[in-house]
Amino acid sequence: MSPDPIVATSKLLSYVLRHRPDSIGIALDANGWTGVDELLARLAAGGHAVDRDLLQRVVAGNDKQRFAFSADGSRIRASQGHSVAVDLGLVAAEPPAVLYHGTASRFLKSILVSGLKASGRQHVHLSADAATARTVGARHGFPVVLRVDARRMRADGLVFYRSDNGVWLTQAVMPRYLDAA
Ligand code: HQG
Repeated sequence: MSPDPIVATSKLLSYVLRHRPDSIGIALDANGWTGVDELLARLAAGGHAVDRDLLQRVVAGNDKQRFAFSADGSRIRASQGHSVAVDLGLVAAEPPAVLYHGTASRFLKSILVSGLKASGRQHVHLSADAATARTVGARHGFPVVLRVDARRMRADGLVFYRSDNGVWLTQAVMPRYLDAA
């Protein structure tokens, strides 16, 4: 585990709440929520020392606001990034004219042929600025940033969503909407 309990807990929660709730024996509801009490109990049973105070600090202090509590504080969910099918109740939103996608240079050839695909996730993730996209791309290797012609995609009837934490999401991006940034 990472020595920083906030980072370690954030990674653990990303895994559990986006991909593998079953790994600690919890279930997500149709909208991705799970009960805080049960989550804490199951984490404890699995040997993960996460108390309510740490959980609150992870949710409140997270650089990217990956997690959110329900209004009454009794439930928690990941704001985006799921591979399990959940309905986040995303509302279609008008994107800026240009969005950015950061990827690794080794994926470029394939992306320019087949476009951006959601692969394991529910959506393709796009950023409002090139610097953020570069950071996302660097997670995978040598980063390259693509410019996405969101204005033309909208004109062609394609739909965008923005997650609670400001990530732009869409189903896929065809090569004709992509350019080197
Ligand atoms: C690539 C982080 C080949 C795509 C970030 C990416 C984000 C293709 C990788 C969030 C392809 C998927 C998501 C194609 C797409 N051929 N490669 N046709 N189409 N790819 O991790 O966007 O820290 O699933 O370029 O901030 O990197 O987790 O997606 O490199 O918001 O909160 O396939 O994860 O947020 O990788 O990152 P990922 P992503 P968190």
